[in-house]
Amino acid sequence: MNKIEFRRGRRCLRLRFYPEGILRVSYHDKQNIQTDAVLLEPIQPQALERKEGKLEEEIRWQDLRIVVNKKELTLKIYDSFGLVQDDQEIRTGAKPGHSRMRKWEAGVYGLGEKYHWLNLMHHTMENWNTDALARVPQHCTALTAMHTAINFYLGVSKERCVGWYYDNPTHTRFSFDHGRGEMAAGEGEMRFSADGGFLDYYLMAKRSPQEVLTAYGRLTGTSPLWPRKFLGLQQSRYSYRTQEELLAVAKRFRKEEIPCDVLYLDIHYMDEYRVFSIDQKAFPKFVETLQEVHKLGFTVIVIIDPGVKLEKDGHVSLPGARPEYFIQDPKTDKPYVGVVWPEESLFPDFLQKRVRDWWGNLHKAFVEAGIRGIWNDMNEIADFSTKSKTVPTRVTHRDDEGRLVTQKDMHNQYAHYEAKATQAGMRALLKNQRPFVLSRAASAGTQRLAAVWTGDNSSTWEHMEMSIPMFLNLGMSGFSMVGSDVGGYAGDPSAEMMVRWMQLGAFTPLFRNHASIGTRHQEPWCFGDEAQAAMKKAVEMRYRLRSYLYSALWQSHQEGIPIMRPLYFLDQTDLRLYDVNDQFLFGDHLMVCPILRPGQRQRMVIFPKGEWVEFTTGKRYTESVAIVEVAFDQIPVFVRAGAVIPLDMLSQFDPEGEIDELELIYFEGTKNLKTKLYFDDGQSFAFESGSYRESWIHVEDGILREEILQDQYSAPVMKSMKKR
Ligand code: NBV
Repeated sequence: MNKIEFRRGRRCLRLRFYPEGILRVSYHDKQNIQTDAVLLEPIQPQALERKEGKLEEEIRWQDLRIVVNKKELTLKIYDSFGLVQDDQEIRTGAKPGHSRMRKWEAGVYGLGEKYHWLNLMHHTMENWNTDALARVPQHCTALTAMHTAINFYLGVSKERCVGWYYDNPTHTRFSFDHGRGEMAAGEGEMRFSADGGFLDYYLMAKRSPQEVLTAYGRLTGTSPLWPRKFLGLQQSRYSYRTQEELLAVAKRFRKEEIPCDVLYLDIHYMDEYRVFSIDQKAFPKFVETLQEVHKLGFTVIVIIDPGVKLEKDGHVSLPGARPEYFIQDPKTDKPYVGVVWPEESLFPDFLQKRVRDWWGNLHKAFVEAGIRGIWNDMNEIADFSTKSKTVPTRVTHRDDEGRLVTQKDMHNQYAHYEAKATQAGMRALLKNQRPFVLSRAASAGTQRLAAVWTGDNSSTWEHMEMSIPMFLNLGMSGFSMVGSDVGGYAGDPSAEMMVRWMQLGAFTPLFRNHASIGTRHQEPWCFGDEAQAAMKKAVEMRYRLRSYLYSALWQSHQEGIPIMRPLYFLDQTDLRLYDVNDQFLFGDHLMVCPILRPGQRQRMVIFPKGEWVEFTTGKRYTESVAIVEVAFDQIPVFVRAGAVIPLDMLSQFDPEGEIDELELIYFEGTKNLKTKLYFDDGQSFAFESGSYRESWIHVEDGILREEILQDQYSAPVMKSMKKR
């Protein structure tokens, strides 16, 4: 018995029990429309108690008490602190929905990429993957749907945290104390509704957000351990148009001694935007150029869009392509023809495994040229030919059993299956090397396949500011490797904005400077000497923190905890921290407080409890709020007193597995805080079979102590420990 079932007329409620104390609630007895999110299988629950009443049945499992109203099939769910969920309405049928009272929550977070403040309360949001800039002139709060569809959120209060994941691939909506029409949620109410599929959700009731994210990570997967190199500065532009330009950018970084690891090739490297082709005029010596760029210590990422050019004669030029490999238009009984960069285009049907295998293998020539990173853009799917700017819902996919699945059910998962194809293909081709995949669109579970960035932002202070809560909510949705176009994609940043954005970018997991065609160049040397020196300083700080960052990535990979975290992670009882949008935690011990306005040389800092030390000045803070002075070339970063922070030796690019020395800084404090250290070769899968070194370090009575958890990789020499 691994499920409990209740029926009332045509309605069916199934309760199932999963590892990590996860409860699944489904209002159907069918096979769900395929989503690829959930990895776990239900278990046989231990020590389950059932008490039958006339109207209600009470079920006790672990800390949960579930009271089922047998007439309405609604639930009241309690944990050890009391009522967690009080169902108001359950809707099954064509438009499933759910509403529950959420009075205990002081904050609501998650739901993927949303142009919104950190706390999602008093807001209505949609999940329907959208090429945002195709819909509005600039990202803004009116745009409730963006590039990702992640139906997962958490409610947080002083004593508990609960996560809900709604496993539904269709267009979904959530409102918290807000909304109109069917989404009108009264005070203390949350509403969920979907355009199709079933009401089927997973509930994780825990104490802390850390525990909920770990459970959600087990349920849907965690971030890959990305190659260390990709944690360096990434420089991009739409586009570096010729091999000469690409090489010149690489050389200039080295000349200016600004560390950088990754360069991008945007769509102009292709021959008339044909995917997997090279423009021979612009890149006649593609492979040789890449070799030169690699010799300078860079790796190159190429963009791959899903739109495959339909040639004038009605064929596509990709080897092995067959008409049935593409999504189909029931109007014509032929592949659906949309319009993207290559003009008329077909879109691969990534739901089919044979298509994913075929597509994955098309990356072969890139891998042979030394490429390890792929950038998947336009995968909402963006389509210039329709008013909705995406392919129509009528088009069809086919699953591996041959069943037709309409775009209505697949739309939100298209990018996910594309990332699956790219990951698997690159992984097979690279053999023992780890690939890097960056995707614009995503759904629940994509965090185990790709990093994401927040699409086409603009060079405005507002967009820089809003990127922080966006990253934090992505992190609260399982996505740790996140970033936005540093300097802004559309528009032209001032020197000051560029400096401030690079300072912030240095503390975001994905650190990529990217800009649109037709905008001013945003490479760090394009803004004058003073700005360049300030940017170099910020990048160098990032590079010195690389091992710290890589260790935080390891924690994401292992435990599902994001690298960037909201402040309340440190103290759930401090309600002030629930709405802090302009500060964040970076790994276990750093708190970053960027400057987000022009001309600002001071800012307010809110401190979670305990003593904090400013990283560079060593100034100590015990107050709960302070105003700090900030120079043009500085970003305030505070360290928890008692922590040891490892610093890498400065290098122009990542030495990958060859980290010889580390410098340690001990920020003295009464509490001996532990710091995680993780090392491996930074690039292969050897860590999966145990070839890594993991430890905790801390200082006790002035002496550095190390607790080794795994010792299968050579440790860097820990150079003298400085005190601050
Ligand atoms: O490939 C060109 C751009 C790319 O630079 C950007 O980062 C993507 O978000 N791409 C969108 C298509 C252009 C849309 C205007």
